[in-house]
Amino acid sequence: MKLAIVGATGAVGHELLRVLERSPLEYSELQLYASPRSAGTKLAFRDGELTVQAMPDGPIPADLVLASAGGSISQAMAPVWVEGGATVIDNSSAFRYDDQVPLVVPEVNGEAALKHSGIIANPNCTTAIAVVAVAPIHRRYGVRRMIVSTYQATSGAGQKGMDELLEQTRAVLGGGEAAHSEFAHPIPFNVIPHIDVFQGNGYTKEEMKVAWETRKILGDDSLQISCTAVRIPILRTHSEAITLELERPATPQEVRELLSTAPGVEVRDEPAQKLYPMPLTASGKGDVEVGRIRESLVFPGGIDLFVAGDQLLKGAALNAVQIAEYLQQHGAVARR
Ligand code: A2P
Ligand code: 11C
Repeated sequence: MKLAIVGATGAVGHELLRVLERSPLEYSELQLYASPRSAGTKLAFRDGELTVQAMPDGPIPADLVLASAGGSISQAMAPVWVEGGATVIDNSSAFRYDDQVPLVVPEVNGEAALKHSGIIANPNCTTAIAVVAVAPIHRRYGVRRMIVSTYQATSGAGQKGMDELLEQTRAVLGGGEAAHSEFAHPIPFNVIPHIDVFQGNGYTKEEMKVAWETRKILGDDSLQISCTAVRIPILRTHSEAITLELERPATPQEVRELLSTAPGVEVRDEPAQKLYPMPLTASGKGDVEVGRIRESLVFPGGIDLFVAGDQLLKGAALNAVQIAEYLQQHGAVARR
């Protein structure tokens, strides 16, 4: 199998290389693509270096393409790559709501990936991190309503978002003014309840993605979901406070036990020891930290919890590579 990464020089691209270094995925060749600006750039991989090429205008000579160069590039080019014989795992939102395109978190709905017609969508990072924790609860207790408030890292806006946080924080500490270009307002020492564009219903697109994508991944259109998505001045882990109304009542201890064996989850829930999910401990981890598990004071038998997951890993690069591994294990990289 020949493997390619499009967007190799970006924040997710960097993590894709790190995840691939540890992955059992088998491939004979790895090609890296980015914009013409990056052609010739050398990126470290295993014990050596790989050279970045300018993304071609036409097909990519690979069997599997991991695409992470933004929605407009995926929208325009993924069908061309598929036409040329490649299967595409797309990190953008371009195809997520297409009925023909599976939207996959392998530990939740991996089998959906096997029915692909060339493109498989990787979910929004906020969604991926939430469903790893919520799916096992949904299966056992039936989630009826889900209310999410997010605390999202600047990595969600790519390398430029992380750079802006560092540069502007230095500027403010030096007595200067914080300019901003990646976010709607200056991000240092601020929180911004505005991620992506506002929709007609007063919610942002990021907030609606959590609702649309969670329903699709869990295969349950009846699930009622409301989200408030907020950008905070940290580098790379998204945290989320989640309230669940359940069809069958659960106790916090039952949920703790259920999640302690759930794939992709690390239960970190000993408040007396000051152990709970935090970006400080979740960054760099493949598993999503889950804690603060307690009975809802609003929905009897319902559950409140807090999750923290590395946006660049489970929220993006790791999930994409896990989809690739799943396809290879099931002999389903090529379309059937
Ligand atoms: P480049 O570094 O050459 O601009 P991030 O999300 O961290 O900003 O990363 C975006 C990724 O998408 C980078 O690898 C970037 O490459 C790549 N990219 C941006 N524009 C294009 C383009 N027109 N063609 C191919 N890759 C692109
Ligand atoms: C953010 N969640 O934190 C966004 C980034 O739909 O893939 C990812 C957007 C997406 O800004």
